[in-house]
Amino acid sequence: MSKTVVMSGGVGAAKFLRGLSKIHPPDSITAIINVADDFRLHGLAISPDIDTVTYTLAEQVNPETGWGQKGETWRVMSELERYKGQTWFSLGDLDLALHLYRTQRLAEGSTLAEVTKEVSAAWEIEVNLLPVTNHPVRTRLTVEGEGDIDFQDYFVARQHDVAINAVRFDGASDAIPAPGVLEAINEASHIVIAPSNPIVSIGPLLAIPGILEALVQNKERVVAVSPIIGGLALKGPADRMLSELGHEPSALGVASLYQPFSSALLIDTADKHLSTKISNLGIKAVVANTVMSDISKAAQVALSAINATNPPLTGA
Ligand code: FO1
Repeated sequence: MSKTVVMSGGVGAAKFLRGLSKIHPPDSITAIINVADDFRLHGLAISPDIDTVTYTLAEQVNPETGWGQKGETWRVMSELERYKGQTWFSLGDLDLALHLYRTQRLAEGSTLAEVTKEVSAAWEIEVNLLPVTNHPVRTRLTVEGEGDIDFQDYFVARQHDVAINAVRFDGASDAIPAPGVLEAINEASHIVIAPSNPIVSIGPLLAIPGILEALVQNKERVVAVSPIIGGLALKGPADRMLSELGHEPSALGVASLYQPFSSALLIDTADKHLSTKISNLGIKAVVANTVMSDISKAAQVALSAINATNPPLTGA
């Protein structure tokens, strides 16, 4: 059975994985998920990207936000407002159960990978969900004229509406890949870099010692999907972050970041004109529709990505 690995952030990766699981057996897919957005609030261990992938594959994600559960209620948050508690990060009543469970299991000595497996089994998810590491890694951003802040402070509290001039991943250099991560990369027939933010979703994965090296070694089987279409991110601040950090905010900018470890880049038809420039960087540009507005389009994007590293036989 051919095996596929998807290097994953949150919302974009989750949609891609859901599409992929419609065209490949779910148990042949491994998602290696970013943990650098994780943080503690109210004493609870919160892992947004893992949970977004979990709820999406369980077909339970809130379709409006792309994170949290659909049909969620907010009674605990409303009650917390009474005490003027920390309500800037919205934890739904149902979602809170997952954070309570994870926090308790980690306190008992389980690893994040073990808890992630338990949670995905509870949702009957067949895709293998692996946090990239069991070690704490935390994104910190330097805000112009202000200093360093935590990821969720940037992303949610400030709605990524401040200019940044540096990003770092605290703890990454001391972290080791979670059990099974390097094996999955080395055994995969296809490795997809999901359409996630290159700086703060894919960046932290590459910062864990051993991951970038494993991708470089398997470069012929690595295809990336550009999260930038027509110079814009479909969701989130990836376009602005790229330009604030000195990269071109386009599929070409993504190509130059990913060229060291990817042999192909799936770009949207809107960016077709960039194909030659991208190919000149030494990374094959493959043009397709990449907007995942529904499940069948997500499956189509997944098929295009898979075919980009493994061209289908033509009748010729
Ligand atoms: N994103 C928001 O913009 N506002 C929120 O209040 C918020 C709450 C939240 C709760 C649980 C969860 O798993 C994710 C949540 N997110 C929220 C999304 C999350 O902060 C980001 O999408 C990721 O960290 C970026 O990939």
